[in-house]
Amino acid sequence: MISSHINTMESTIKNYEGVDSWKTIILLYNAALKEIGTKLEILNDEFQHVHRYNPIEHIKSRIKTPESIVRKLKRRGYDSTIENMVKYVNDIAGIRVICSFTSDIYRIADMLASQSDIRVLSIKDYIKNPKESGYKSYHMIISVPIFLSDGAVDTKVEIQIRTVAMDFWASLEHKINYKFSDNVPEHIKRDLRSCAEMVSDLDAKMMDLNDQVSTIID
Ligand code: 0O2
Repeated sequence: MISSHINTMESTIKNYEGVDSWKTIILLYNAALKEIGTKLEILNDEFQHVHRYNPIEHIKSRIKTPESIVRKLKRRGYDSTIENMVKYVNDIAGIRVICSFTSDIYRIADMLASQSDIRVLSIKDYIKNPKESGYKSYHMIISVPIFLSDGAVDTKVEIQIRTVAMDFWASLEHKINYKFSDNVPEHIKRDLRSCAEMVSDLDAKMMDLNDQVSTIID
């Protein structure tokens, strides 16, 4: 009989002893990305249908590489075990949602958070509280039940929601950090912070312009 109980990933790994547990968790994380991706597409379609407007520009998803998972565990002082990976690395399944306007970010986040099968585990609002570097984005760690043959497993996904401009900035900053192996010269850091301010100004002006136009059309 199929259990109606929702299992944790930790207990699922134990149940699957003998089967390749790495493959089992990757299957779960992939399934969770599909679930969240579909939910986002449905919300976007509904918005188009009702308001003739798409809040989502595009969606990117990825499974973190084994090297990056091991690096994160090491950095935090944990052994590289499957149990630690599932427990301490929250962004193995990651989905990035790129929106046109800042207001869309909060709209999408609220609509997802209010769905009955989604549990919000944590929120980091780097838009209201940008990082020292200038990084802005809205991060949610959520869990969603994945239904397998003998029951459901609560599976974690990190959702990053940001505007096109914030994404442009974050991609360049990520590339710069990589090029300088995280030892970025002070003058480049300064330029990045100044670009981050321009991004915020641009986002605010574009949203204002859009609001003005919407009032005229509606
Ligand atoms: P990668 O290579 O992108 O996967 P937590 O997940 O909450 O346990 P963490 O990882 O410190 O702890 O959370 P946080 O701050 O929400 O960051 C998660 C991810 O956000 C990072 O993943 C980056 O993708 C992105 N991010 C966070 N800060 C910055 C930043 O200053 N600049 C850029 N460009 N991206 C950032 P990873 O694992 O660090 O890297």
